[in-house]
Amino acid sequence: MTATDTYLLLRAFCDELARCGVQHACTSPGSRNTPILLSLAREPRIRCWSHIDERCAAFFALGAAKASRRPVAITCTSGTAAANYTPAVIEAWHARVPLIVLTADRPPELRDVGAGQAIDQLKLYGDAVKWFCEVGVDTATPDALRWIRQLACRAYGTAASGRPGPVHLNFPLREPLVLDGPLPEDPVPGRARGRPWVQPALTATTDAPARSVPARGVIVAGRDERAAGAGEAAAQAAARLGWPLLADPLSGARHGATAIATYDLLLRDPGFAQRVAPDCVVRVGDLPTSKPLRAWLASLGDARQLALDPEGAWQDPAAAVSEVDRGDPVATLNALGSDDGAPEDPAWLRAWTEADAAARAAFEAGLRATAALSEPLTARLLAQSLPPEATLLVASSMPIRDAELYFPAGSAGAGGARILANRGANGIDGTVSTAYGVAAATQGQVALLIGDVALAHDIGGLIAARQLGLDLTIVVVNNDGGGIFHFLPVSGQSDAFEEHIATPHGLDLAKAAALYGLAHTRVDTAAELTEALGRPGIVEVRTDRAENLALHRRLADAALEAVQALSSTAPAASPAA
Ligand SMILES: Cc1ncc(C[n+]2csc(CCOP(=O)(O)OP(=O)(O)O)c2C)c(N)n1
Ligand SMILES: [Mg+2]
Repeated sequence: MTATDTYLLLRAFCDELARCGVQHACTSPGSRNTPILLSLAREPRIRCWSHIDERCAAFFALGAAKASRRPVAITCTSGTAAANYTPAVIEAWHARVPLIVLTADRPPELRDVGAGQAIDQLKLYGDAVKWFCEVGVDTATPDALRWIRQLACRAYGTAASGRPGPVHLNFPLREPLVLDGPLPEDPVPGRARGRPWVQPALTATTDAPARSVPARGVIVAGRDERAAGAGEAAAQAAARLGWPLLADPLSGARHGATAIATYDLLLRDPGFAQRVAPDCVVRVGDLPTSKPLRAWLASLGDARQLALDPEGAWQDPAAAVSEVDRGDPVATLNALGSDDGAPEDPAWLRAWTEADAAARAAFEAGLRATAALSEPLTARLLAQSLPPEATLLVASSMPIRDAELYFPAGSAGAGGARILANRGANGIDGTVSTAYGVAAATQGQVALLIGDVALAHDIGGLIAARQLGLDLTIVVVNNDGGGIFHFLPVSGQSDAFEEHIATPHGLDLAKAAALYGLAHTRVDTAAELTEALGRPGIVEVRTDRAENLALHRRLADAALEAVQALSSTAPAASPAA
């Protein structure tokens, strides 16, 4: 095996990745992965983004894959470099994001014999990848070249099809690792007209049979980053059927006349939750974060619950789903109620929309009662101010909860920014890098809503602004610690709460911004925030954790009171109940 063999094989491999549709790759420096890195960087159809930190690189790739809805390749050297990909690979597995992980390794004779930077990389990511392959790169015979072209297509197809996710290819590479002359022509050029060696079979669409559905139904829509159109189809089906639409902002479906943006709050009221028990639930996308919604779905007994689940994701921790449909969700949603016309029970929808209107009015009044820029108001203003072509990444912890509760209907999907989040494993890690990856692979403005602890966790990700020249508006809600923990029983453990759970750090974010060459703006009012949103850099909103807890409680109490005051929330008894 010579360097020429290695490079011939890897050039063919990268050629096939590009033919399949890979547009972005992330590289991290090292010696052992030089042949993979150079082959990717020399492939003109693939844009390579250079990263010092492999953990950031993998999260960046995750963001780029989410934004572009295509597999993204990543390559790093051997040893702990490859281990640093682990958190993002796990997130990609759970969130079903296609990644093609290309790790370099020592050849077999240098493993477990004291050679440097050699760890056991076989199946390094365990069950968090869809496929592991130990790639024996040897002599570049015509047979081997055909095989490696097929291998690239297989990696792409496996990552992108069915239940999408990461694949791991481990490449043992022998020295010499660089070429000392020009690379000859490929004796096995790819197929004619730029076709891949093997056309990857991606999702098959199916015709959906017409389904009759009852009048008292709801649609529950959650995170759905790939099935473009499912959110819109959910909103249209809800409007056609006169069903309330309980859509979290990640679904792209939270709009239209029947969208109930305050479901998290309404379903906290046991009386309301019981009155609006439906005869049928249609679920699309992941299960929303809201605990009251999850508890309500789990409490519905024998009500028909149909999950539209083309990727086999089994989003049903309470085992409440009674039917699973693996077909194209858009086709199924369009076919709902199409055989016997849309069912009608105006009182059913009115029970929901009146309660929603009352809750929203109470929220609005409560949010405007304080002059300071609160956490809920920051989330709401962000949703209202970003242009429709923008993309917003929302971090885990309170930002994602505030988005679910306070983003108004109409702010996601048609007419609103696209909303993304790392909700596969709910980590706070890698969020800055993910957002820069989104910025790399999308048109239009990209913004990030993030807490201070999550920002501190991935502070190194800010290097992308300077090194890769990418623009991102980072809205940091800085409450100096993990504000979410104030909502949990652990907040009462005063001996250890602040130091070990809330973890205040006192970081001066203006200095962090300066280190990475970013603009920093501290904003205190709604007008200042909306003004600052138009520019890249860090926009810091200072809040207080204890006050935030009190505000959330005040808003929820006022809204629940308004809902309970409604006398007309009870719909007519269901004939099917
Ligand atoms: C990698 C990882 N480590 C720890 C956690 C547990 N965790 C959840 S929320 C949180 C605090 C986040 O604080 P911040 O980003 O400031 O948001 P806030 O709660 O203040 O809104 C932590 C540590 C996690 N989800 N992921
Ligand atoms: Mg915080």
